[in-house]
Amino acid sequence: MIVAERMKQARYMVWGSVGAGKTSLIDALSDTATNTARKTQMIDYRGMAIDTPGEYAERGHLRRHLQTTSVDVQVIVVVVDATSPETRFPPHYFLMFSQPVIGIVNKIDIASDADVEQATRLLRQIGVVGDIFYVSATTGTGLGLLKEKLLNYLQ
Ligand SMILES: Nc1nc2c(ncn2[C@@H]2O[C@H](COP(=O)(O)OP(=O)(O)OP(=O)(O)O)[C@@H](O)[C@H]2O)c(=O)[nH]1
Ligand SMILES: [Mg+2]
Repeated sequence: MIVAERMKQARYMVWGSVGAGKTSLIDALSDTATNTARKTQMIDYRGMAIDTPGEYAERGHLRRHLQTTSVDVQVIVVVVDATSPETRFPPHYFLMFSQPVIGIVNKIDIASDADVEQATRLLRQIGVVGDIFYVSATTGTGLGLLKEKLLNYLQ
């Protein structure tokens, strides 16, 4: 029993709206050399990550599939786009999970449009109570700290 438990792959699962940068973020965290980011069509197991389609997060009846998949993960990562912080998640939504839930404000490299305060408020409103990281999946800003935190959860 203990052995089986130990052999289980530790995973983080990435949630967020269409285009928030979930796939780009996983690429950047995985040191993927080529940029594979294109529209995610299904729940996609990628090593330590589970990538998800934004459409699933945005629609209640599809969101249930994500909830089911989340049962097996150690930490949930919720990504918002700093340049268009909006959400379809109901208030306090992420409080239902027993795992830690951390927030990512992505695309902070787009200085002219980024509104990190609004993005932060939004993450708190939808029940993300864990740490919030301010990153750019494109330039790599902020990813070092995030990686450290994730590895702590996945050990
Ligand atoms: N400037 C900038 N663009 C980014 C960043 N992260 C992602 N993008 C761009 O945003 C677009 C959407 O990125 P994806 O990673 O495909 O977004 P996603 O959340 O996986 O989207 P879905 O799979 O459709 O749910 C792409 O054109 C990315 O290149 C970032 O940090 N900065
Ligand atoms: Mg994607």
